[in-house]
Amino acid sequence: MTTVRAIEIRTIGLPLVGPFRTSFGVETEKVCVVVRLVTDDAEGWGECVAGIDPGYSEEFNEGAWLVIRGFLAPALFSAGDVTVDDLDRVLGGVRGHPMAKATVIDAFLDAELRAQGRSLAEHLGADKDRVACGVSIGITPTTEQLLDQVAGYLADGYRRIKLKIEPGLDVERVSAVRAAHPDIALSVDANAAYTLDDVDVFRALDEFDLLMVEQPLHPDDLVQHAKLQRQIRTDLCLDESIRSAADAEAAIELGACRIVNIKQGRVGGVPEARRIHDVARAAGVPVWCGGMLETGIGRATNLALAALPGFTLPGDTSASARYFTDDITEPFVVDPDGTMKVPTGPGIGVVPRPERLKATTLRLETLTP
Ligand code: OSB
Ligand code: MG
Repeated sequence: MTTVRAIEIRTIGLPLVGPFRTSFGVETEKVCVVVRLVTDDAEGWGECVAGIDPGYSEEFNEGAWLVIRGFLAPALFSAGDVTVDDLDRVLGGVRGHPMAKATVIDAFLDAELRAQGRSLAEHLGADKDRVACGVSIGITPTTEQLLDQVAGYLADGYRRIKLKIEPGLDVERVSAVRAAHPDIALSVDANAAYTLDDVDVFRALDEFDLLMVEQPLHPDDLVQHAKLQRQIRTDLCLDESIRSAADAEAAIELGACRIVNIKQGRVGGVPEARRIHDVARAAGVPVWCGGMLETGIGRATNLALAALPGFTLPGDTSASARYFTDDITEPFVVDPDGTMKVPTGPGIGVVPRPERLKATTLRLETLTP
């Protein structure tokens, strides 16, 4: 049993090594909310995957800050002595806001596991000590720049390349990459930029033997995704559409996807991500670990999850150096064989380096009962 004594909430900012452009916007800096949760026995860390704008989903940094400070932290303080299994109930008075909830739930679980001296991977029942890594490449100004980046990441060992696409920058880009690399595992991610009227684009993409097409349509359009899936050969994968295990069940039953991207930070944290894994595995649907350009805190959390048996496809679990010149934790490294070590220390296995945390902190508030 654990009592939460204090929650340190901060916003941190650190530059990205290069701009990351998707169909919903461009990011040049990683700005996110990080929570340090203090109990009698330990501290725990959680990273919020929301961004500056509500472009990927409804959530965004300032909103997550307010929800954590105004609702989630007070609910935890008044809950008394609880375990991670009580948190759905404790935080149930707040509808939605899965990214904000994931931040405090993951921090709580981290603290609980650190107090027990157990790693998150062990707690989840992970069956691997290394995971296969892919990389997600943003929309580039030119095809030449895209080909350069693809070649660079393949040389680093990445086992799957994912290209961001948007209307007008899709079939030609994919065609150029496929022509240069006939045999690589290749996928695309539209971040909901298309409608069913664009079915011809997806029929054209069917020719390039893609591993999957990720989130082509609006997050709410499960039925439309099912209609699209019936008209193309390539497997659809859902990201933004899946916010809970219930969503995963609905999407799979409807035939809206044949693969699920699990981002614990998008779905309310590690426990719900685990339930999505279990739902998909029972249905024979492969899952993989998505990413949100996390710092080492979120990355460590993702890696433990990605070590579960249902994660059978390479994740967006790229090296720290793909995002930052100087992460807030010790950097995560992709080895030449395209795999990354799963942390083994207590909890998520890493903590921010104090001087890096201090240097990147834009705003800090300590919440107490
Ligand atoms: O849709 O998967 C996505 C990054 C930010 C927001 C959404 C997405 C992404 C990525 C990058 O594709 C994944 C990563 O390398 O962390
Ligand atoms: Mg995606």
